[in-house]
Amino acid sequence: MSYVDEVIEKVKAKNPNEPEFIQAVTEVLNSLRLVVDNDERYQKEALLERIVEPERIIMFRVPWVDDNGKVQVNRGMRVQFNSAIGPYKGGLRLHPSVNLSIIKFLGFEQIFKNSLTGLPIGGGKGGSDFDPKGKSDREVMAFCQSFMTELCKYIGADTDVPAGDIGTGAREIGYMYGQYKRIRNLSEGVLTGKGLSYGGSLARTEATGYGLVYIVEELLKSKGDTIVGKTAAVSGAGNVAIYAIQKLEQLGAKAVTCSDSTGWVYDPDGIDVAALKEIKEVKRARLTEYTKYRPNAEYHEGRGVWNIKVDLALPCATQNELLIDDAKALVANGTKVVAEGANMPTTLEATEYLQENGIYFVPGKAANAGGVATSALEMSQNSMRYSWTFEEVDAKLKQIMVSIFHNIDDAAKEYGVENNYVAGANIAGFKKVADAMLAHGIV
Ligand code: NDP
Ligand code: 2IT
Repeated sequence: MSYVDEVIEKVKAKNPNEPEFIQAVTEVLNSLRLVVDNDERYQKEALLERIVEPERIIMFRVPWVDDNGKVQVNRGMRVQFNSAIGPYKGGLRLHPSVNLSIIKFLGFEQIFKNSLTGLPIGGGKGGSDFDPKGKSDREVMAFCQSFMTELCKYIGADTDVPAGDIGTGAREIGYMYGQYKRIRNLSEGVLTGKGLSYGGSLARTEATGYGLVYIVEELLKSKGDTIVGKTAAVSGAGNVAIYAIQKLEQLGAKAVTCSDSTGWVYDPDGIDVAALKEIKEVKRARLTEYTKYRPNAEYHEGRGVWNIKVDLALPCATQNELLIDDAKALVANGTKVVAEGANMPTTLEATEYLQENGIYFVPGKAANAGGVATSALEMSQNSMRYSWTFEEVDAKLKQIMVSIFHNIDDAAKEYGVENNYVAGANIAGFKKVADAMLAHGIV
């Protein structure tokens, strides 16, 4: 049995109840065969066995009192996965589906994503099964304060720097930052995605969605094509989706769909970003409201955005939302590019089908790295006690996305798998982390 197969089997045996984690590990390790099979140091130093084992997992009780005076208890966690190249860095997910498998898959992906940004950040992820939906501001504050009361013992600007993810936006980061500062008596860049009045970076809100579109633009350019005039199907209606849709419009392309967990919208004239922001960022309402703003658009219950004929498909909601039948529909409709704004939105089976049928597929760890890259720029600004203008941050973000594209493209070519950006991203992301781990000895 090859070294890679041996480690995949060990991960399955050791983590039988963690399907998402096993999925993420399988995808990454499979494409590392090209690298580890030709270099015996990796096996000798048990590099793969070490990289699939989190350095530390913290799991804790989060009690809080709801508006009816009832005590609620959630489970909080932080997976400090790998600090070989810098402090743990990654978001906090607040969603009822959160469990250890999901946070471990996200933390594992984050290691390679953060490496690809070229900036000195390790991989981590955390969250809770708390559901912010339908909660009052006071309830959200009570949860965030209780969550941070425990988490603050384990994080810090040079240790571990959490940020937003599903369910965690500016409001939640604000409450968590306030509690951290109060308990630790430190004004430091311990969280990113902060408000602009207390250390946040301009363009962090937009960064993931903008970065996604920048990398697609660069990919098309490298193929002698252009993003101008392209149509796109986008899923999700949160932070990533909204700013991807906005950047598409700014660059002369057009998103015609978006979705949330109840339904999806088809707007042939192009999704109205102002309406979407009003519904999701201001009212925190459902997409059913969209047709009030745009009577010509269609709203449908359930899922369906991948059946629309478009040039680009950008899944920006959650894991495993683009399945094999969706991949078949995209291929049948002549879609050119699938780029993942979300983390692992495409199943392994669907990914393979897309790649085998000539669709350019850009995995999340490259395509959505603009968010965490800009978080690292926020950390730099906090350390310098300085802030860059929107244009400065946006220019750096764009340059990072362009260089990520060429980095993964070059890695794929070097290993003889041209256009396989899954392999390119995994190899390029892995090599830097592995080099650092080898240099550090057996730790
Ligand atoms: P938000 O909470 O802002 O938005 C999430 C969107 O996806 C909402 O429209 C939500 O619908 C939908 N969604 C979430 N879970 C489900 C589900 N189980 N089924 C169907 N729809 C769902 O999160 P973000 O936009 O920040 O994150 C979206 C994705 O992008 C995630 O995979 C995240 O890990 C990834 N990502 C985020 C980054 C960031 O900077 N924010 C950076 C890199 C990646 P509803 O409101 O109905 O729940
Ligand atoms: O998945 C991700 O990269 C994020 N949610 C952003 C992490 C960060 O630290 O900005």
